[in-house]
Amino acid sequence: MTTHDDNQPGRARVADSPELLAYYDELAKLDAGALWTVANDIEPWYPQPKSVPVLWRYQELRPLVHKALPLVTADDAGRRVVMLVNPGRTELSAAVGLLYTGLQIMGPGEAMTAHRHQAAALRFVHEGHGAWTIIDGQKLKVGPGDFAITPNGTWHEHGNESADAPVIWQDGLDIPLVNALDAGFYQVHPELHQVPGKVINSSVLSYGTNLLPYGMEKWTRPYSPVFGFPWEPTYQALLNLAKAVEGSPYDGVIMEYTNPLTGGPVMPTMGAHIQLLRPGQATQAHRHTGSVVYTAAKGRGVSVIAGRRFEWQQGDMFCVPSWAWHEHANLDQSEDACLFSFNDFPVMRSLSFYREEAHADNDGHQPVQPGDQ
Ligand code: GTQ
Repeated sequence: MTTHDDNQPGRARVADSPELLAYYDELAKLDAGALWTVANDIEPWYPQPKSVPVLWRYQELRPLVHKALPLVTADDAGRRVVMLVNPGRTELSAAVGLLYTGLQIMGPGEAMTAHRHQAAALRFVHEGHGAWTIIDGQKLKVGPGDFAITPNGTWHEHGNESADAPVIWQDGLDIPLVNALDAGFYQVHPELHQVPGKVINSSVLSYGTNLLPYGMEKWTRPYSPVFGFPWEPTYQALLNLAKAVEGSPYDGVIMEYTNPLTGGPVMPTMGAHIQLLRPGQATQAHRHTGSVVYTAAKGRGVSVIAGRRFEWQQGDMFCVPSWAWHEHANLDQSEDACLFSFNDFPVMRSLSFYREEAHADNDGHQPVQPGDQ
């Protein structure tokens, strides 16, 4: 008997009988049920995500994202976004677990109206110059590789001030989580637009260099006072760290985008990382509770997720469901590769649900399913 055998004391193992089936019907009429008919499903031995590993290739999606530009106006769509939908999570519009992601396109000169909602959002810019977002009155300008947050409850509106090219950025939101907890609220801005403060990127200028500004009003909100994390200093930080440390056996040289006042994640429900794989580096497999959406920020590589092999290059996105084994490798022998990712770890940690495990066999690598990509 294996430890995960349901045919043992402590697990439900009641065989159906005509009497029992009649009894279940009687219970159902009263909106009740017998726990032992579902117990093993609702209390699995270990997480059983409905989400499956998926790779979304940027070069395949990009033409379809562009196609949306003339098809719908930003005004009518609210946000012009192509969502990434996990085949196991279609009813929740989730990319993995309780995380949503999508590619938003904004044409030259376009501007959206302002709204706010219970869901928190984050952005990672794929392409285009001239994107801006106003978050609670603070205007931020973002370009390729930049990461920005829109904490829950903050008014926000976006646009693209470029004269000639669209911007495509990736949105990450905790919408499925908020809905799973029946906590969703939404408001359109009464004036449709905010009046931005005069200083662009003021949070980056004030808090963005690991020095605490003196004489500012004490920041007491539950999210980072830095709303934008530009690519260049982020990449430089990775290169610097790579000089100082070997890094993680599972993730290479990895850093978390943090709230500088707490050292914790940028927002209460979603965290984000940037990681660097050295040329030719292959990491070992581990698994943890919590779901992750990855975006290849630089280079090309391969990730094995739950035994399936996914080759990626810059712009591609993929997901790791909770408790799935995963490992990454940089396929280039001379260039580094970088992965941006966001996750629901803050939720897992604050509920004491976070667990992590290293792969013990095969020198730390998973068996790969034959015939996969
Ligand atoms: O930018 O506010 O992709 O509310 C989905 C929902 C983006 C946003 C999305 C949203 C937004």
